[in-house]
Amino acid sequence: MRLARFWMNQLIGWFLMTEPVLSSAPQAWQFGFQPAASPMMEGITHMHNLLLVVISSIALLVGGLLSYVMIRFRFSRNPVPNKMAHNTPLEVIWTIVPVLVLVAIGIPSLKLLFKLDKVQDATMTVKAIGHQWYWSYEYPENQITYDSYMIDDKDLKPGQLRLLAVDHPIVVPIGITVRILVTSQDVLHSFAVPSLGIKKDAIPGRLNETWLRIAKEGDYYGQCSELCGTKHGFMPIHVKAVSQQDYETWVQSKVLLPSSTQRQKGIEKGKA
Ligand SMILES: [Cu+2]
Repeated sequence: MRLARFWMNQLIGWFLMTEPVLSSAPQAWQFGFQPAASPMMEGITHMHNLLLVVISSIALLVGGLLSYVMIRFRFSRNPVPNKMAHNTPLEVIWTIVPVLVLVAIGIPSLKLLFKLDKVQDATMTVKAIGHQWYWSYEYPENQITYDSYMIDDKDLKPGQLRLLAVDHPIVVPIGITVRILVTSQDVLHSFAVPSLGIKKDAIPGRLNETWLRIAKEGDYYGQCSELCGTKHGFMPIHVKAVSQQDYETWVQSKVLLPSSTQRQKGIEKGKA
């Protein structure tokens, strides 16, 4: 019964081109993307929908033509095959039409790639640093720095999502472009939040850049998406979007928890 209801919701979702349950975390048996929560993800979703229409039309056309040929020219109906080998107008058409299709896909695709790549007038910066196996975040403008660990199953409170909830999420204000700098302190990690359209490799010694702008307050979940060791699956990302006022309160009240980077520096200083 539960499964039937689930599939019913999925079907309705497909027809309406929306997800049946609005959430920024993955759903059981989910098909398709999480609802877009940033301009980047909106662009990716539109591109996906465009490609789906194009690819479905091509598959239907080619499938239809093949079926027609197989039925119309089968041996019993057409025992003596035509020997024709070339048809110039037809060959010109089947060369030009695919080129036009590729151009029609290529132009919006390149536009989207450039849009995703460029951080436009970011108001603030958050630095995400991958570690085995947790993230630490820095707000350079406010000198805030802290570590973010996954909450263990046994410590989960009602409403917290298993394998996705963390003790200290990234907090960002809504409606503001935030530059995200991504790097790592040990091995390769990847900072990925599906509903925000973000997936950036965290590479030791390198600073990668991406951005986000969230319109609605809410919780947006992601995970490390680069195999980084035994606890790769246990270093989730939680982005909490709040109002500007709540953000300022958070900044004021933020206890300055030293990140492991600072702890390490402290230890080294102590040694020297
Ligand atoms: Cu990782």
